Amino acid sequence: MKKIVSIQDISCYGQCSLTVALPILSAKGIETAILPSGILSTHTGGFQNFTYHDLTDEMPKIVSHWIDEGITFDAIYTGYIGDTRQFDLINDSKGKLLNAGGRFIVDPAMADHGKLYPALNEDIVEGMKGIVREADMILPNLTEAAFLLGREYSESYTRDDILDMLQALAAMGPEEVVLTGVSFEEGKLGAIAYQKSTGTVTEYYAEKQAQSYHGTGDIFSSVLIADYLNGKSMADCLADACEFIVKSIQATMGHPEHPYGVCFEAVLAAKE
Ligand code: PXL
Repeated sequence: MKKIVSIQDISCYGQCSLTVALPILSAKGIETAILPSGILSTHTGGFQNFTYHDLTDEMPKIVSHWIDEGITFDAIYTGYIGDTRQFDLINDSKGKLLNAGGRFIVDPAMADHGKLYPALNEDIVEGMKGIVREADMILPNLTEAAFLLGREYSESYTRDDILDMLQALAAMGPEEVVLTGVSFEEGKLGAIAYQKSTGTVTEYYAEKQAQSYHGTGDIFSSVLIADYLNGKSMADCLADACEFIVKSIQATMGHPEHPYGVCFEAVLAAKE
């Protein structure tokens, strides 16, 4: 059984970050440990007056205990990071916590729809670049890709623009780049992956849904990473992750009282 550690925040309410990564990875047969970067009462997308308790000081103690215990992982999966001091710790723990051949996977969860998330700033972007350079795989959306590359975010682009972005992101370091929220055709939305060493491009587009929700990026990454560690091809990983999001959105759309995230549990329960 593969073993992963996910480094991101605990948003206690709101279906994102660790509260989605843990159930999804576990349901797909991946033993999942967590290194929480902070605790928030809710996520920061739409809730007012959320609380935030930073865990930067606790993180090196947890890592050092694991090292003493000889605990290592097949993958590290990082997401939302709320404090710039954590990036060096993350890069440092890569060498200490990964098995030989282990994968360092970064979802640079920091922005969407052209904007940084409310509690974040340019320093987080700089720190995120620092871990992206060390990563084996990254999973940015189009906004995050623009921030990482220091380019203007645009909702209109050609296939060549996207291929150029994928190559530029891979040139920063990672062998695999999975770019999400890509659309080349009205009514379709999906993800495109680039493998640097072979130049292989793989893509999948699902039916675009009428509504978009918070937390779907974290769910997409969790599904894809679990499948990838389970040895699925990138084509299958992309299809599974995209269709999982479609079904999660469909399970949520009839419920206006549930605007803050998607009912992914319904999909997980039906599937696993
Ligand atoms: O889904 C990404 C995410 C994770 N964690 C927190 C967030 C967000 C997005 O806004 O606010 C705390």
